Amino acid sequence: YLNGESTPAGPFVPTKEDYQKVYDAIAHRLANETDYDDGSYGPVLVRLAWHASGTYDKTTGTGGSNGATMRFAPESDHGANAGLKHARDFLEPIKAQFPWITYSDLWTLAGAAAIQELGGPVIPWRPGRQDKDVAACTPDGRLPDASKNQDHIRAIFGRMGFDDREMVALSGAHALGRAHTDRSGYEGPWDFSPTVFTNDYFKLLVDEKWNQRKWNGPAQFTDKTTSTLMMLPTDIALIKDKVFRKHVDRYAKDQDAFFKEFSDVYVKLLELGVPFESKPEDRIVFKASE
Ligand code: HIF
Repeated sequence: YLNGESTPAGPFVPTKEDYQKVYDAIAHRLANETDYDDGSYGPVLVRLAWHASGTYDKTTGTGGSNGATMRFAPESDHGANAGLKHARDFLEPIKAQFPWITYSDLWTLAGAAAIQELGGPVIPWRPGRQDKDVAACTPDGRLPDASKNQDHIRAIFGRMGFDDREMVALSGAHALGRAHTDRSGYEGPWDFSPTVFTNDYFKLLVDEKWNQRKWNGPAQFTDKTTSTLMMLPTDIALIKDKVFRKHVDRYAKDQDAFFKEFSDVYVKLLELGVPFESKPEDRIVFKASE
């Protein structure tokens, strides 16, 4: 029963408490495995959940987190997914401990857990995703290209069904983590606390002067004050575009508004294309660790 096996009484049906146990196991592993990157697997878990979900196409209803098809090549080999094996491997012991959870539920739950554990807002989450086989892999090119401008951002996130405000709110997740030359080719963190979820991404976009970095790598920006931070061309597009800029300014000034609006849009991201039988009010509000 504990391992999710069927019993004489019928198949194992996990409860909210069972999902909280999965959350707790992820939180525990996050706290223990600090010998990675800036000291946390949290950011790469957030990126895994997003890349699993962000393949969604509202017109065809294909892609999205339902399926966890990034387990398979060709999707695992798509350039945009470079480095996400670290996140998938991190979650294997959790999958072994709770074999009843699907990979697609596990990856999205882990994204929500990482945001909460790194000090971000509560991300209400619900189960219901089924894993699919290799035939359901999405074609390459559905995830964004960081070298592009605001038209590309609107095309990619518009295809998923997001509006301008939601695109900017989502972007605040770049408060977490960093770029790696051996993954995307870019290099550096967006802010000074890449393992803490804050609105610093927006503050820095507004307050810093961002210059093109002089190096042999792809075109990226660096802060005038310390030359240690990084913005991608798509990040800078948010302050070049007037409509995007309005929301950047608002989130830079108001962390509560950012947390609230980010939570709503991240919940929506993780649920794109999932044929839930449950209702939105059935979402689980996980208790973060102390
Ligand atoms: Fe990212 N993103 N992202 N991203 N992203 C990178 C890393 C992270 C884009 C490009 C990159 C979102 C949108 C976009 C995270 C989370 C989210 C990297 C560096 C690139 C190039 C990868 C590497 O080298 O390791 C583009 C072009 C986006 C559309 C504009 C989302 C909103 C911000 C949707 C989102 O949630 C996270 C977290 C990371 C850090 C990963 C790490 O390993 O530290």
